[in-house]
Amino acid sequence: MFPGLPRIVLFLDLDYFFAQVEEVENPELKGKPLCVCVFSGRTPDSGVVSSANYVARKFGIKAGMPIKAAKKLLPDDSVILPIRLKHYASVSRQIMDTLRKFNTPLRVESVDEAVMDITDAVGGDYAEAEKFARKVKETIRTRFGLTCSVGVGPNRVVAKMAADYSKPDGLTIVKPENIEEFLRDMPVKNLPGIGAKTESILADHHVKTVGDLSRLSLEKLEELFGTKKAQYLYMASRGMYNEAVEERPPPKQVSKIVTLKRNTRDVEEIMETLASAASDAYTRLASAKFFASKIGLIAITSRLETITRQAEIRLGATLDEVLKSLRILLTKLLETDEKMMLRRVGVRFTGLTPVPGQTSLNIFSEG
Ligand code: DCP
Ligand code: CA
Ligand code: CA
Repeated sequence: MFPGLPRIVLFLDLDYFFAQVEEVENPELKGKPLCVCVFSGRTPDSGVVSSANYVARKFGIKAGMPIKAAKKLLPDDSVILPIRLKHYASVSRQIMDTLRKFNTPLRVESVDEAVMDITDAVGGDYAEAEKFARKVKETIRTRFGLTCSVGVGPNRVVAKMAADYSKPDGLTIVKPENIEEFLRDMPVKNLPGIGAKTESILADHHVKTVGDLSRLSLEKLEELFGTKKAQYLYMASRGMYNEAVEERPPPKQVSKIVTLKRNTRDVEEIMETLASAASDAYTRLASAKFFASKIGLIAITSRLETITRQAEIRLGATLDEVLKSLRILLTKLLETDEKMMLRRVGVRFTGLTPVPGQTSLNIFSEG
């Protein structure tokens, strides 16, 4: 950041994300109440609503609501779809990659949220920031057909509240001189980090708005919430939260462990299971645009010992090459002890380097 320029942050939140992805792919759904649901499978209707479009919300549908309750509220032409998490994650990655092309510091906050520090990109100027925000919205709309809500402000907390302020397809700009007015009458639960519990403790102390909160002393907040949270609430409620937008640190490994159908030391049988684990991890590695320089075999024996073996691989090795290395590691491992039986096996890619070009970091959850 150029020293001296006051920070300008852009927060982007995709509108009714999972449901909107379904709408875009099936345009005939547009205009109908639509819910994307997690079916638990216990009974045909067990489960909860994950994401609802704004038409469904008019009937009182909220994320987290049981499917049964939602069905009672919804009219007959409503559409209920099962969640396709992997697909939304892949759309999310493409969107984040597109945002990275704006070349600003960027942090992926969740599957449907990102924060960008646009200070340098707009030269610290709010009129330019508004143009920049429109350009971002337009890019997401033309490339993906999706609307999003964007907030711009002097820090991440204000920018997020600005994005929440007008949904869907919103754009809210809060300049430093307008922060106080923006926060004064805002319900305190709209401040990021304030859940039901904090809200109720604050209500006991007659704090209903962010303005009320900003009148509590640091000492009082510390007494109620402890040092760390008190400091956050103190700064955030005054619009003075001022942390830099930092990329998540790059991942150190990508791994996957699976349980064998039965305890065995048969190489072919183990390789069959290992291959599907390797393929899963390899796909995650590739879609995150990383190369690995090492492949590890993880073996958990029938006596629950964990043994690992490692080999170098070529940067950019194919899945076939990876499987060959794993087969050699596995064969050698089994040769060390003729009684060894395996119960679980896994793979671990380490020595990661970004593939030159775009890199996506948000998918390293272990499967
Ligand atoms: N989500 C979920 N269960 C919840 C809340 C959210 O599964 N209780 C998932 C589905 C959402 C996604 O996370 O599509 C993003 O959450 P948001 O709270 O941002 O909700 P939406 O994007 O659906 O709606 P909005 O337009 O209000 O942002
Ligand atoms: Ca969100
Ligand atoms: Ca959203």
